[in-house]
Amino acid sequence: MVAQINLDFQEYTSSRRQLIEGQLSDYLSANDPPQLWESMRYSVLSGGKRLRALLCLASAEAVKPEATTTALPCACAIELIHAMSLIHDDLPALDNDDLRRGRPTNHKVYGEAMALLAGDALLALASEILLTHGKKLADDAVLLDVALEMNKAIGAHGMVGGQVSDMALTGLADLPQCGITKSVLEDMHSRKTGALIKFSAWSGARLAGASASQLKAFSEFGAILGLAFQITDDLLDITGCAADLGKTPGKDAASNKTTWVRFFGEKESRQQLTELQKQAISLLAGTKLADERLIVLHSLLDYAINRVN
Ligand code: GRG
Repeated sequence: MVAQINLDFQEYTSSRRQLIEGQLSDYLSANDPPQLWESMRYSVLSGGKRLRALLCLASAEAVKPEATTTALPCACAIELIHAMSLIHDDLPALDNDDLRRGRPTNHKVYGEAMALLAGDALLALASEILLTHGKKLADDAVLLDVALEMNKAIGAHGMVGGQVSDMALTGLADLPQCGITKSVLEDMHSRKTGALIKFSAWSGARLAGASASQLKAFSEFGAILGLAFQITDDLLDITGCAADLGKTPGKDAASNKTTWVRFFGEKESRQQLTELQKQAISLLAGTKLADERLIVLHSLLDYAINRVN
């Protein structure tokens, strides 16, 4: 039974990744100015798990199986935002990374100025795609709601704010009376990584016409999955290898980051992951959707926690 579900999940992710990547290629097919678009394509069309886009599509399909097309522009917009955040995060002024998805980082290939501008252009393109293509597929009120939540997820309330907290907490973990608590770490993680993942689950469900109580459950499910995803990321930075990760492991310790695992230790972090997985499963049950509609979301949750990269 488990093997059968795994097999289906493999097929599901591979077919949906193909769909997402084909659409992203189309959205990125312009060439003026050539170096800008090349730099944008370099970071977007370079593999990656596509977890956020998959989550958006799977949430939409859980609510309404034929909603894949309706959610696709939003799923792609999310991947564009994710790619821009990686480009900027890798810059010397932030994490200063040379390797991403097994290839030199964007600024190593195109230079820092072009990497900054490619990120800016991807961010603008994400909204353009959501609004242009979403308009043909969803009601204006729904689309407005989705655009608003997307902006909240990525700005000072969400990803950018979380990144700034991450920087502010760097180097503090060893200091006595540093004031770092579980809720400080949770806030940082839930904004830096969790907000876009939460938006991915919520937006898919919103575009597919979920009820208010289902939307609440999808939103909370996404938030918990997002936190679990980042805790796993912190663990992989310690236990993973460059070949699997496609990026340099050990960077958190080298840059004295205040990570979840540094604060709680490996064993407790793994116990917390088990607990978060249980909470997320019970939130899915709260959607009152049939079990077979929720299988992919269960598998994505499991994948987010047990992945090797
Ligand atoms: C959004 C306006 C705006 C600015 C970005 C740089 C920055 C501000 C935020 C950093 C956010 C960041 C990079 C968080 C880390 C999230 C994370 C764990 C990324 C890795 O995601 P995966 O593993 O990557 O899904 P793949 O390669 O599989 O897509």
